Amino acid sequence: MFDTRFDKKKFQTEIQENLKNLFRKSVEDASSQELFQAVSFAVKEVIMDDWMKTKKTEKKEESKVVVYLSMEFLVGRALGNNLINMKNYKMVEEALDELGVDLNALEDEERDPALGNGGLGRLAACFLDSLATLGYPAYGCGIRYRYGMFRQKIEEGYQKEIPDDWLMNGYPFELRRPEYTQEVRFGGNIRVEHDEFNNAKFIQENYQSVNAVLYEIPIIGYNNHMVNSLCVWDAEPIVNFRLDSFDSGDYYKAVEQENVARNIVDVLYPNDNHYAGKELRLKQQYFFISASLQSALKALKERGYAVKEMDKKIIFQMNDTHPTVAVAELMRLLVDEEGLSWEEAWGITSKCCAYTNHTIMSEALEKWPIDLFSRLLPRIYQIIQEIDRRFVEQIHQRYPGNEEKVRRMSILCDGQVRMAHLAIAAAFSVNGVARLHTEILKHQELKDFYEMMPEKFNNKTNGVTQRRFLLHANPELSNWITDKLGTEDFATNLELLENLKPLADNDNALSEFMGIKRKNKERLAAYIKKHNNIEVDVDSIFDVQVKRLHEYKRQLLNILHVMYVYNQMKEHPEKSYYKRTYIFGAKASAGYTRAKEIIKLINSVAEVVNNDRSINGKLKVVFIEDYRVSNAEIIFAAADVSEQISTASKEASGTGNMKFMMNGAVTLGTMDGANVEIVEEVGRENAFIFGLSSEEVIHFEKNGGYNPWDIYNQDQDIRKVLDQLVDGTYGNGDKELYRNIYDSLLSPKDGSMADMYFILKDFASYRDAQEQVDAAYRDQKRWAKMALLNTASCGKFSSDRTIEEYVADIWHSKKIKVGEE
Ligand code: NTF
Repeated sequence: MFDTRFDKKKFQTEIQENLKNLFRKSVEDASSQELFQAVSFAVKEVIMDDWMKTKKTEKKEESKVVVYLSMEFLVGRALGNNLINMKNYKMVEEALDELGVDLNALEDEERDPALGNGGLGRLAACFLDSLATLGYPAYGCGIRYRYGMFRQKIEEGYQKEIPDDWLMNGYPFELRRPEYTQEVRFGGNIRVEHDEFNNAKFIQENYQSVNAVLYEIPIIGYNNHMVNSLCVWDAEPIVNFRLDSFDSGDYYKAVEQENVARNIVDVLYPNDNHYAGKELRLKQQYFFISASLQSALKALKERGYAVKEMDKKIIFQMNDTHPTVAVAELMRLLVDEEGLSWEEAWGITSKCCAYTNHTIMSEALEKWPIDLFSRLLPRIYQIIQEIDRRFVEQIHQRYPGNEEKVRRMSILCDGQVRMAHLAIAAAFSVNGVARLHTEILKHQELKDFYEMMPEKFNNKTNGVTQRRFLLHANPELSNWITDKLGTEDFATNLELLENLKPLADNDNALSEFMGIKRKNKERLAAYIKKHNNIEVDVDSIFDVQVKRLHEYKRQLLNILHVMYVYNQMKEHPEKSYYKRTYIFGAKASAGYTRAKEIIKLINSVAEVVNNDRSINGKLKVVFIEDYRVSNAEIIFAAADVSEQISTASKEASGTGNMKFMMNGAVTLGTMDGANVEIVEEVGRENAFIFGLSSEEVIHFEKNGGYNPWDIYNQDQDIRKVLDQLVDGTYGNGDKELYRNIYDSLLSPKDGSMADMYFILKDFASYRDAQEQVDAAYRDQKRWAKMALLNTASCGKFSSDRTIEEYVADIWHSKKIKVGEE
């Protein structure tokens, strides 16, 4: 079962050697952090051999490589996951045990590399795991942010952001590769020169430049010796800071350069589904794109290929619009640096670039002001002008005289560069991330583009990796599945879980399944006790909503419903409610006021409800601080109910929904994003579906909304909950604390649509669905069946399936086998 090349004795010696060389310590006197470092370096040592072999095989096989361009890779902790994928978790656990060290405790020493916000970044990480596991040569390209996603503290119910200095102790798995350093240029002006044949040459002058320095992080395939690379770029000044400078002017210039360079990669913007339009963000985008493309082009040539063969050897998948400046940068490299004609370069670019859309939220659309854009990237801007000119010409040809079309579709418009339009004009493939989302793109948001270029559009429903979210997050359940199926093959073939379906009629299996859920609930309860000092009842229903805080995700609907239930318990003590623990986890973007108010409201409700002894602990509300990949793993495994309650049409896919399902939680959700497909797989009877459909939502939106006062006036229970927002019940007497939330639901002061996210409109049907949850859980056997069938039906939602679809329809790359030689 163990990988034979992983020798236990040798491994133990290696750890001791590392402790000695790194810290001048032995196992007995080393701290947990030092042990974590020593163990990680010992694991890396084993990875290195496979990594070298992978690169060799990749070259030998002349592979086409997938380059996944993304501003975010939310990889999560590496140590445990690497050991799982190397199939050495148990062996290392034993080896450490013999040394008197607990592997679990060491895993907790690792800081989450939080190089992403939420779904988009975590999807990129799942994709890398699947690519390596399936044997496809691939590179993730991104930024080595010095500070990742902020750490969240809750003080007096309010979110506080703490800088995430994740590199504080060093990151043992990364590898610095200074030999791949690339220069990236910003600003200045473009001088045009003509050669003897009157060909124009474009020369950038008076620019500022920065060195992009590569760090590689190994991405380990499951049980196949494949190791791909996540390439993240750090920024360094080109003029090295020189203390021997005689000229004090130079001295200050050098210091200045140093700062200009460093601050490019200082911090990840903490916005999810929201575009802030900051110049530094555009700098970050061009910085990592230019470095990645230059380096890809060099690698291509080094491998002996002609630039014109590029589309046979490389595919650039652009993760949302954030990396779409790649289109213009590739044109620049091919035309200005490689001397290709525009047509040749366009032919290559449009065959190499593919684009994934992850949202229809209009506030997430990137539109850069032309003055900012052209000042920072003068040559890139010229190229975009030419792309736009030609694209507009095409639109004219197709729709003569239709200026309205041109206005709607052009890349440059109203003083802005529309990045999504640039991506669609250039890419040969445009995909959405769940069936419903892709349909909305085709028929609503990107209707004009779909009409003109239908062949580009396709769907790739998201998936998640079962290696992290089942094998690592839920070892109890994984072992049970292995036992029941008589194989571990579901680790790479999730569809096998289907064979668990007959167990839904086996009482023994059902009680074992729920026994495992109970153990996982105990594990989460211990986490909550330790971090929140709240006692939760493991016999209560664990009803969980964890995801970024966003109005469209409707955490507000959830907490308003909790307020309603609490009122009912007080007003009707005779009514029976099944014990419930409502668990929240969510970070709000630092500048998103409304989202922060909702966090405060959740914590205020928790404060009141958890301390009211009259309800006998039947209702608890827990807000888990600093929701991130590492505690997510504990949370998914312990959930009974998975809250996926976004306003229909707004959540492109969701991926948390899949992680819950895999771990046997039942979805309580709207017909939105991938929920639609989850319900299709598991059956409507094994989920709780409520609320407006996406068609209904879109219809209301087109007609200016609805009147929430009708609901306020007709439903006294809802009215009471709303009134409590402004009567001080949850504000410690402060009636103004939640006034903005109240106004947003009933009469927004900024003239926007009242109840934009249809919270009150969906309230009654959400309440009904919650009552059905209560009833279903009382019948323990029925619930066990539903839960088990969710796990058994999650096969489709492995990112392995998603990646195979990308390969078949878009990338057309080939698997390699990393040899034993
Ligand atoms: C997110 N988009 C969507 O909001 C999620 O529904 C989806 O599951 C993930 O992408 C992954 O596809 C974004 O984060 C962004 F940036 F596009 F707004």
